[in-house]
Amino acid sequence: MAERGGRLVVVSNRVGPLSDEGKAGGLAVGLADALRRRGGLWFGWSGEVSEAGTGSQLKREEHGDTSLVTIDMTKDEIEGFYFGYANRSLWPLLHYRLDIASFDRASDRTYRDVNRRFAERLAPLLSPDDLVWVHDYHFFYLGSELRRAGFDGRLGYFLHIPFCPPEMLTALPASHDLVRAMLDYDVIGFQTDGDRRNFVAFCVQEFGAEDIDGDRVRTADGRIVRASAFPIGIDAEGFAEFAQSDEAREHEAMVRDISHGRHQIVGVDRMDYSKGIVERFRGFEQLLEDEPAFRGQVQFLQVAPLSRSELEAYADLRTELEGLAGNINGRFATLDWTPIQIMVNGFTRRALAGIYRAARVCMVTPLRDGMNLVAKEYVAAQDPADPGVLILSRFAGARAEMPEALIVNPYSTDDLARALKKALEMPLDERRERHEAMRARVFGNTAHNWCETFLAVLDAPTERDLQPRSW
Ligand code: GDG
Repeated sequence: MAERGGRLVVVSNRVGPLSDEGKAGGLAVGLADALRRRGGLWFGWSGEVSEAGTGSQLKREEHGDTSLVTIDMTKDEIEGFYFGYANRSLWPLLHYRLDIASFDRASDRTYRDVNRRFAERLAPLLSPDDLVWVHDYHFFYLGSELRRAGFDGRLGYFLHIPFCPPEMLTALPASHDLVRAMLDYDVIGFQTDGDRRNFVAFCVQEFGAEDIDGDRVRTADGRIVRASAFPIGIDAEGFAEFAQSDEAREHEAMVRDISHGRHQIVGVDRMDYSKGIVERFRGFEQLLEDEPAFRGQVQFLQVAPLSRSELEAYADLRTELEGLAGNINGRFATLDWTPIQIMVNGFTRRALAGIYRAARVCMVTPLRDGMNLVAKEYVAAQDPADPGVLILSRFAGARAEMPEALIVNPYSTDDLARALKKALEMPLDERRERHEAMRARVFGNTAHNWCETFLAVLDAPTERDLQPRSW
């Protein structure tokens, strides 16, 4: 059956940007692309706080066939929904950090209320043949609330972060409600097959559901829901072009200049405890300790723009990292060499592309990560004739598509130090060979393909089309 070609409606916490001013990440580029092609609507939070909150007037911006529609939140809504439930309960838990996840009834309630309010505000804007695609851990309940508000069309969901095993998820007081709400979507997308398996295992174990052919779930009441992996990609061509821009070249030259011919190692992450930055610093320190020959010969730059700094765990991380960098510098620095530098102010994407290109090694060492786009951006930005080496955690979703990286266990300081040594000493032929293989996959599975693959599945006829809706 041909694609029905319905209008695309994207829902995510933050909306846009639609135009490329050098700021947008791969995700925004991929979605903006699909919205432009099909025409559509992007719905989410305005980024503003007001007294009326989710009851505020809709804000609308029109860009050709695409509308950006947003609503405000109140201070309490943001506190309970965003900082509370999404980032104190769900983010750590889904990243396997049950030890720092906290749960409370009030933020659970606010999270559900905000999901319901978003659905109630969106529902009147929908037509039955719209394809609604909801994003990420902020909106687990939004689909089921849209159903309750009467929307009967296609509903898809994509989780950008990991889905932890049922043994962990069942610690969430509302885990049953949350997963049951997910089952109201027609298509549920995960970054990796491991995440999908954890989800299906929960459904089987807790609800007596059935796993069919590895990509669908039959619920106890006989409904069939599609659940598959759709690994996200980047706008690889666009990023490679960024790496050739004037701004990138300036930054590349600057990094080479300050490194005085030393090998540059780089890390680029939102400052988040899931990214394994502490472990990475320890690995670098271990290298300097074990291999005196590298002292004075390598330099580490960590770009770590601040993120969610209102939360204690994030503020603590900043203090810890700055302390650790200070200790390493105190221990090893010489008059003309500062081993490690951390920058908490972000760069433009073009500047970042230049920094990646100047780096002989990029360390991507999350303790758990849905995908990790930095790994892909680093590969896209390299000069194929003289590419750098990617060190990649076995716990990043990107690992599945990038086995030619130096795969490490970030919990092992020795492993990190060994990988750094190997990366710094790797001959050109081997660097080229590994890079070429990864580059082909980064350019083959782009943000654009990811979007189209998901939407084709969401748009395809399913068993539900043949049955009257009875749930
Ligand atoms: C979530 C999931 C999944 C970083 N510093 C600067 C900057 N960045 C950009 C990077 C990259 C993005 O931020 C980070 O993306 P990641 O994928 O690495 O991580 P999360 O932010 O945690 O994203 C993740 C992703 O969603 C997509 O599904 O891959 O697993 O956790 O694009 O370049 N950008 C600019 N300046 C900086 O200083 N402009």
